[in-house]
Amino acid sequence: MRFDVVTIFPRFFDSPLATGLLYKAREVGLVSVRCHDLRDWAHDRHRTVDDAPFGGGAGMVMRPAPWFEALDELVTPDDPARVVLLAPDGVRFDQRVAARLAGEPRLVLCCGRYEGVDERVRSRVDEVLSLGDFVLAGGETAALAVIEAVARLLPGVLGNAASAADESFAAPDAEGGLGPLEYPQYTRPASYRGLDVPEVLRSGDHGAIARWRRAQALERTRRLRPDLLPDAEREPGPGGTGPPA
Ligand code: JF5
Repeated sequence: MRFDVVTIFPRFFDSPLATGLLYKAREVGLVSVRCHDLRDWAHDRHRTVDDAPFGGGAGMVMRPAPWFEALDELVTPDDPARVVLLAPDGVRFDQRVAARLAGEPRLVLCCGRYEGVDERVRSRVDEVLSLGDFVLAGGETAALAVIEAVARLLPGVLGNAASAADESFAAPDAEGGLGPLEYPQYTRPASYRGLDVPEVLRSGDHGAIARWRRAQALERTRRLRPDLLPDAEREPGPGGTGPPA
């Protein structure tokens, strides 16, 4: 799968792309990431990409022309791509979106900066994605999260083919999926500073271990992320479930 990133900070991506899973995936040719400097599509010798907002107000807005011209050059009928803008007002990026994007052959990720991007740029992108309800200094951190979350879903990228399927971000289900909040994991030593590994995990009883893990995953999801559970599995809350009075 190919990623192109358009940013005013292309070097931002150097270290993460040269490290760990993304390094390996690129090395074996499963993933390619090209980072482009938006300023390459600026028109003046200062390589300006922003300007004051029409209507006044604080801060600067990214001008439309560099974005349109960058996308004209990067996305062509011969080399199409899904174009994504990262911005705080986008659709929430989650594991479902990651799985959907992993089915695309090519993504162009546009990293906004400053107080925003000229609204007309949105007409040129296929979707706007947000990591969540917080504001970053720029879309770069969000683009990197998207690249990593999507890349690790590609066949062959994880050493263990089972690992990605194992953790679909849904509640514990009938198909045996344990949900995102995994059961507690332990490794040696069996006792550390008076904290002991649960006996069942050392019992060798694989049926009992599977049941314990499932119960733990469900309990943790109930306690920490009840929003992920189907209504039927949710704890009846105060005044939450009864018929209307
Ligand atoms: C940005 C205009 C982009 O703050 C973000 C962001 C938060 N979640 N996902 C992305 O992006 C920076 C700010 C203003 C465009």
